[in-house]
Amino acid sequence: MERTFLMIKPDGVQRGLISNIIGRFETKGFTLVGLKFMAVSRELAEKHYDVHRERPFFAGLVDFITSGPVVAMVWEGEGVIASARKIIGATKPLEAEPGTIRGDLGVTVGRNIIHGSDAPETAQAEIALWFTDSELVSWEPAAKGWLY
Ligand code: RTP
Ligand code: MG
Repeated sequence: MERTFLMIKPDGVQRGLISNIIGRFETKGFTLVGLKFMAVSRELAEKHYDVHRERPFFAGLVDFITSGPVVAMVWEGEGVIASARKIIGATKPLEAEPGTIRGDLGVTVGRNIIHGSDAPETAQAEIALWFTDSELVSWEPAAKGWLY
């Protein structure tokens, strides 16, 4: 079953949006397999956003991600990588559709609340970067037979 990495960024935590955000993935029918509330080191933030290293916003992005605690998560389900990106919405919250996390809850790109892996390869790399194998729990939710 497919897995993706999601992270509630420091603004989402500071604004008290954790339960609102987690609830959207839970009620959709995806399965939580990893969850950590944590501070982010500069080293981890720089590795996570390595693809953006040469972009002008990189330093500010690393400052932001390390500015307060985040909620790191791994979710599992059919098509969860693409579906989570839809649930999250467009990178710029003003362009994100209502009904999405960024469309409902955010205003500006530098404070867009949540990260989601964008493809199977990045999902695999990000899960390995943020979680050890022993921090991930494989389990069968009782409701699964009603979802699939
Ligand atoms: P994310 O990686 O955080 O899930 O966001 P994304 O795929 O929708 O967008 P991406 O292009 O990967 O950009 C990563 C994050 O960098 C910040 N950003 N700031 N100031 C700017 O112009 C700018 N552009 C991007 C955002 O926090 C974005 O989510
Ligand atoms: Mg991205």
